[in-house]
This record gives sequence, C-alpha cells and structure tokens, in this order.
Amino acid sequence: MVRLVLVGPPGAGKGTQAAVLSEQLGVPHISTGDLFRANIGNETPLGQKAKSYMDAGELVPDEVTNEMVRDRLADEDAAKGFLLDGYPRNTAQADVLREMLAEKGVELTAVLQFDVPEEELVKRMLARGRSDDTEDVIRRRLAVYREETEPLLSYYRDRIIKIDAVGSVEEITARALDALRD
Ligand code: B4P
Repeated sequence: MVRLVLVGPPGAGKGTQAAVLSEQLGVPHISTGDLFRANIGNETPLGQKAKSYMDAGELVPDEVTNEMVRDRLADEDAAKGFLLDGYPRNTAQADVLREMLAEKGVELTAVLQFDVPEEELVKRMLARGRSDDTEDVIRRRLAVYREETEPLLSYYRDRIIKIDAVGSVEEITARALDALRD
C-alpha cells in the first residue's frame, strides 16, 4: 500500500504522471486542481469560491482546500492508499494532512519532487493553454510556488525523492517507479 504526494512547480507534469502512476500502483489519483475544476464546471458553491483564486494564480484558501481533501480521503477507495497531486501546497496544508493521516494511524510513504527548469515550465503551460495558462498568471503561479510550496521540500526532507522530470512521459514514469522501488 502506498501513500504518495507529488510536489513540483506548476506545469511540472504532476497531473500527467499521477494519472499513469496511480494506474500502475493501483491507488486513486487525487488532484486538488482537478477537484476544483470539476466543481467549477458543475457550478457548485465550492467551485464559485475557488474560481477567482485559480484565475489569478493564487492558492485557494486552506480551509476550503483542506475540507475538500478530508472528504475525498474519507472515500472507501482511499483506504487502500492514494496518490495526492497538488496537495499539500504549503506547510499549513501539510500539517493538516499529517493530522488527517495520524487519525487513521498512517503516514506518507514518500514525497516525489518533480524537478523542471523554469523556461521549460512556461513553454509547457503556454502549449497546454488552460484558462489559467496566460503568461501573467503563469508568472504569478511560479512566484506562489517559490514562496509557499518550496518550503515543503525541507518539511518533507526525511521522505523526499527528487525526480528529473525533463524527458518523455514514459521516461519520467520509469524514473519515478525505479526510485520508489529503491
Ligand atoms: P494544478 O491543477 O495542480 O496544476 P499545475 O500545477 O499547473 O500542473 P501540473 O504540474 O499538474 O502539470 P500537467 O501534468 O498538467 O493547479 C491549478 C491551480 O489550482 C493552482 O494554481 C491553484 O490555484 C489551485 N490549487 C490546486 N491545488 C491547490 C492546493 N492544494 N491549495 C490551494 N490551491 C490549489 O502538465 C503541464 C503541461 O505539460 C501539460 O500540457 C502536459 O501535457 C505537459 N507535459 C507533461 N509532461 C511532459 C513532458 N514530460 N514533456 C513535455 N510536456 C509535458
């Protein structure tokens, strides 16, 4: 049973790899970005709260995000392990996750850090062209990553595994699976 977190800057390919890895490892892929986008698409109150933050490249407030993840982790399929993609994104969220897991008597297995140079990130996101992938919003998301999310690298120093995430999707999956086997 694996309980993994994927950390990396926006556009690093967390969502791309999480989809493949969750299938290979047989655990659900839980993406806070996808959950927010589904709520926005369905015009739920949660989606209405999240939209303005996402459009501006800011993090959605922790209370909203943490409750959404708490509900998702309570689903039956998450009892057999999970792959969290895009959560936690700051140390306050990481503290809440640690408490949620402690209540279940478990811990994270590992944290995979996806490493990609900034020019490559911008290129990938501009090519993806999601509504929050304009140049200004991308720059803001990168700044938020450096300020808010990068501190997680030392927070999780005892279980972090750094993956070179430049290369083909298949190469990166193979690197991640190899690293998890070591
Ligand atoms: P996310 O949905 O998490 O998206 P992301 O970080 O921008 O992208 P990701 O790293 O998953 O890259 P992808 O695989 O798509 O976040 C969006 C927003 O949601 C945040 O800005 C924030 O507002 C909010 N949010 C989410 N979680 C939150 C939280 N915990 N707290 C608060 N707010 C939160 O790949 C990017 C592109 O690269 C794709 O086009 C892909 O095809 C391409 N690509 C992938 N792998 C490649 C490779 N190997 N080579 C070339 N291109 C590749």
